[in-house]
Amino acid sequence: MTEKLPPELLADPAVIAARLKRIERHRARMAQTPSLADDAPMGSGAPNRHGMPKLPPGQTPARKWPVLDVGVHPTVTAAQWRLRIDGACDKPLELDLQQLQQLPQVIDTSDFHCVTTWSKMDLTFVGVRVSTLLALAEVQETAAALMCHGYDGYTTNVTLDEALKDDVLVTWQVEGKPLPREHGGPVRMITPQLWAWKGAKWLSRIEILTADAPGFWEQRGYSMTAYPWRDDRYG
Ligand SMILES: Nc1nc2c(c(=O)[nH]1)N[C@H]1C(S)=C(S)[C@@H](COP(=O)(O)O)O[C@H]1N2
Ligand SMILES: [Mo]
Repeated sequence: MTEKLPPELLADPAVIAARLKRIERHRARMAQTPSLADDAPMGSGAPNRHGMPKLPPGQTPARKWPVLDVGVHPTVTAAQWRLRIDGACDKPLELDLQQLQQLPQVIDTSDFHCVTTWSKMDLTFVGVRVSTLLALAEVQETAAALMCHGYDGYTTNVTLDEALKDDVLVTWQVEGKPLPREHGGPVRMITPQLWAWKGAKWLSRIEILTADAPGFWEQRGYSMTAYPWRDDRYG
């Protein structure tokens, strides 16, 4: 399984360098315009736009849905795809796509906010709530966060509180079609109330942690919490 490889082996260094520069520019801009930060208590409650301004501060709506990742698009066919759920749970499990599709499905329309300042509005996803999967795995009392792994070696952490929200899905269909490979198909995670980097594409493993720990971008200066409406982007 490629998921065991350290991300550094798989990621494109140019992509990473460009993103790190972006952090510096953001810090400079925030230093000049601190009022950009929104201290309203956004990023909690579902769905992701109830009672909130539609667009988080600093975002621009995108016409097409851009593709963003560390530069490796693994080929995982629907037949090959597996999701492992392990760590702080009593019933670790492995699912294939058919099994995922036999679990209770939800249809949810949400907005997709990328920290690089574009938002793709009104995407309708079909999939299984992460809360359903965690219940199946019998998550333990001590659980605090998830480390989500992709087949490309990518990792990202999501706190349990955020992961249990109703619109956090492991999704295999968007806009009525199978999730395209470039957007993480056959199966990815989405976190509509957090920046989109918290949703691992080509999802391979949900590791349940007893203490929050940084994933790929979080180790490189991205926010651990990632609340779009608080302009909580980096650091
Ligand atoms: N496996 C994996 N998941 C990933 C990434 C990645 O590089 N690898 N990039 C993240 C980032 S930074 C963003 S903004 C979103 C982009 O999703 P999209 O390409 O479908 O727009 O995926 C996130 N999930
Ligand atoms: Mo991103």
